[in-house]
Amino acid sequence: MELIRHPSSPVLMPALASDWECYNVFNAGVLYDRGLFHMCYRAQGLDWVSRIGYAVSVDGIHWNRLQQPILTPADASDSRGVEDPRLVRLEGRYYMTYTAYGQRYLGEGEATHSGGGILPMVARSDNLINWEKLGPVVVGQDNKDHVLFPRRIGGRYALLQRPNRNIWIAYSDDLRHWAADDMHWILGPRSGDPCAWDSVSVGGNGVPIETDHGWLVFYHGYDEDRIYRQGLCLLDLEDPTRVIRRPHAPIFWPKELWELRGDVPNVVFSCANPVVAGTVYFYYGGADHVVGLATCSLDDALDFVLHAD
Ligand code: BMA
Repeated sequence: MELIRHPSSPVLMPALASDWECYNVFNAGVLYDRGLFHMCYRAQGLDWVSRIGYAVSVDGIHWNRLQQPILTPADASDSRGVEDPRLVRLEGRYYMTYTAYGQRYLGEGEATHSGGGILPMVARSDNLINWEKLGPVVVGQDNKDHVLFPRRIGGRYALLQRPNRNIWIAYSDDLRHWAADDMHWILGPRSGDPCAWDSVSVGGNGVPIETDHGWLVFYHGYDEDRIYRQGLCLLDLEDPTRVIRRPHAPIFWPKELWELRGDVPNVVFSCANPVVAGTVYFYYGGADHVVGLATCSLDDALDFVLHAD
């Protein structure tokens, strides 16, 4: 199976007359709610600091955006940018997981952190425009690509994250405290043909999709050549540490000029896979420069994950 690029893709491009989004718009979180697609996307402009912009759409293809960013750096913990938003509606409120890129974490106890200035963060909103930053999730080495499940599992909130280039799950009772001693490894890089495409690093994408067969998870990986490709796996509904299926082959990889060349070459990087009327809308950053859209039917994705080698 291969995802199909939408003929109108890329669906969001840099705004050339804007100081904060004239260079790159990419890695968008997208949520479908009550007839509208809502997009929060990463943008870079004249100062190269990432901010998060907002756009809304009726069809998921044509977007109207706000003139000002909705999330901007606020202190030393995110002074180099707020990046890679992922959106979920959870118990009636909206949550964004995003990466803070800064100097060091200035939270409780003034602790410095070991993530090279990278902090996985959670924010909350009631309208998708005004966001309250709740704080970081479990801090670890080079930890990002964190995404919340859309419901509690076993009574607790659950989140995929990627310390040290492997996908782990963490749990919390309140979305603020994530116990480091209650993190569980799910999957890591593989080696050898035909799996070598994710041989160096793997990380989660958009919100896991709940199906009768398990959690359908789109994830990304890259190899020694740092070519980003996309894959699928299926996790057990009540014990998501149990990988039910993980086909060998990728389902999407860079092909178009604007995926092969841009700010960072050979990148298709996704933070969103909302399902609308049986179609998966797979939004992705092309070469860290534009927002692309590819689709597949949920049935085809399930058929692939359940039956492919
Ligand atoms: C990852 C993230 C993404 C980016 C990707 C490719 O580490 O920082 O924002 O799209 O690298 O450059």
